[in-house]
Amino acid sequence: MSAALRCLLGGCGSWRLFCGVTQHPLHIRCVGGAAEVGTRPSKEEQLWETEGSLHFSAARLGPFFQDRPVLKNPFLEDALLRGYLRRHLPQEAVFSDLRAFGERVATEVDGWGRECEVTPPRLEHFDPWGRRVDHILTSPAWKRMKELSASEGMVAIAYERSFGEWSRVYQMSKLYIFSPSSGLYTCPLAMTDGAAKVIQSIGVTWPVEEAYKRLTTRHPERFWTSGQWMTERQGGSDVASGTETVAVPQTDGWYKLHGFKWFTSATDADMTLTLARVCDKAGATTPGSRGLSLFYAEVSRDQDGRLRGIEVQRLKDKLGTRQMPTAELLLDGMLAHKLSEDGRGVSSIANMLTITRIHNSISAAAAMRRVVQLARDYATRRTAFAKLLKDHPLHMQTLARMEVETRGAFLLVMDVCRLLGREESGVATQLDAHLLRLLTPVVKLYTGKQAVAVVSEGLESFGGQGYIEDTGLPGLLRDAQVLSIWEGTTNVLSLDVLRCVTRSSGMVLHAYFTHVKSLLAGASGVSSLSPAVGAVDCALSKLEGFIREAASRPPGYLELAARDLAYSLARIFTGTLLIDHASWTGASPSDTYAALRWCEQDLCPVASKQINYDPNCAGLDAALVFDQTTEG
Ligand code: UCC
Repeated sequence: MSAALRCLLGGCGSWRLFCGVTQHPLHIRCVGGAAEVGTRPSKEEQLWETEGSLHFSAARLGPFFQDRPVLKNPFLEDALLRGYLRRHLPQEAVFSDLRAFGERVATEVDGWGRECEVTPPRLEHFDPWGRRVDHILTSPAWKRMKELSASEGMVAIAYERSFGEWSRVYQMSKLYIFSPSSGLYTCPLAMTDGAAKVIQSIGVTWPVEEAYKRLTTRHPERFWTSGQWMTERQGGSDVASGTETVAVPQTDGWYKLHGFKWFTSATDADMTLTLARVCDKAGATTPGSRGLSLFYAEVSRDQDGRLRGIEVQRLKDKLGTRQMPTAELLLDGMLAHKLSEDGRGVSSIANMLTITRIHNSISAAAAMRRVVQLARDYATRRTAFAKLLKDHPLHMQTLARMEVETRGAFLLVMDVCRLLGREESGVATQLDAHLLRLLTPVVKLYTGKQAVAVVSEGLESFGGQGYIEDTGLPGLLRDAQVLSIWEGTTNVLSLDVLRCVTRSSGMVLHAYFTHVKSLLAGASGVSSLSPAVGAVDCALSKLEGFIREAASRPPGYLELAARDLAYSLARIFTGTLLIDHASWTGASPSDTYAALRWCEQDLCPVASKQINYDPNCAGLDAALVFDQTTEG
């Protein structure tokens, strides 16, 4: 047996195992190797010795190697992205930039992304002489991503506003191309963008003027990224009661922060926005949301190389997003400047939440797009059952369904980017503002779920290879899983939908219905789309009926309906956008087909599942979950 192991480990010529043969219960043989276990060669063995010319003998691996899927220019490969831009932003400068950037992503940047994955960050707590240094060591590729992000204007484009109200669509299109190859660098970019937005909305004045310039510059040597440190040990959803960090006022008007941040992403950031409770002279603080204020802090080191006012406790061991450093931080006197009024922390950081949730949705749509691109390329290379995968109708049906989901996600998130761009360039109507508020949680929660499903299906379309780490494919799924978790889970965002409905006294829903109806009216003359228009129209009526009915029910009813309501809002709106895009004069037959396919699903699950929201159901749900019934 040891000879067999030597043989296997030593990589000798060939080996075979036979079990259950009477005379030689275990026969192991290595041609060309030192080990021979067993007796005289049998006739069969003698035959093998003449088999030197067969494919798998004498260490040859055989002639067949499966072609890998090839990443091509993601801009040129994406008919919907180009169609959308041709319709809304037909500017040669945008097309040539995205074309060139797409080429760079395929030929250069994607390799860096892979390098980030295989060289994850690590934390060096102490220097060789025992001094505490807390250095987060990142790969050269991660650092190149920072330079690239600045020079390509990944954040800057939104603030330069060279394309007016369409600047956000341009920026997000570029991020969409970048995201799956970025080694998760889009995460610090999301927070950087969010921080710039918060500063801009509060006022670009001292001491954040310089920070704002650095967050939005195209010069790599000046570019800063920002963190967003909100999550503490008591949890990331209920920020109002979970935040323990206190801000102690200093005589010069600054504050010192003391607390423990449990989950800080891209911790190598240059600055951060964070929440804390200002304490009075007696050390008392105000509990709840009304006690939270927003702070700005720079991450810096003293002359001994120690972080000022911070200790990095440890890096997180995450399922995915391993390319990016995520840490637990002890804030021990970190200097900070209060940006908001006292007690206005959550509403002041809400702009950042809006931006990061939109980035999250872009990453979700981009992950879907990437797996579809790779799967369809693979379908032209992989033969099974005597045909290429692309010639198997069932396989193409599966890819087509993934494509429909991807198209829907893309149009939904781009429409939210369009609304954001309108708001930022001062041309948004009240209806636009309501839609932006309502659709931000909707797009984030819906695309986060879609991404996991589509990427998972995508992996399956590669067969076993989709499960093999060094193909790079499993990482897509691990990274997708976070999209429904961070920046607000599905349920927290569903409740945010209810929050904005209540706070606007229903005006966000009014804007929703008005807009969907007006888009449907625009497509009503297109006969090829009429089944889809009919389906959305019907779903919209059901939704209106549900909302009328729910208004007369106790509050718990709507809370139980919140997730299905958000899904209904997403599916109906997305169906409408697919119809609208397909009714444009430059649309293709595939645009029409995608709209028809999308609208075949249950567009209004909140109407189909009403029984689930009965108050009795809450008790039955709990009884089912905690079912302890045993027989006998
Ligand atoms: O930090 C994290 C990881 C970082 C990684 C980031 C990468 C992302 C990029 C990906 C691309 C690859 S994850 C942790 C993130 N944490 C969250 O997202 C928080 C989740 N929880 C919530 O969203 C909750 O609903 C809270 C915290 C907003 C609830 O807070 P409150 O204080 O209990 O809520 P209130 O009292 O209802 O709202 C307080 C104020 C109100 O304004 P005023 O006082 O003027 O009436 C609300 O209207 O905040 C306002 N507000 C909002 N405004 C609350 N939510 C929003 C909103 N979404 N938009 C506008």
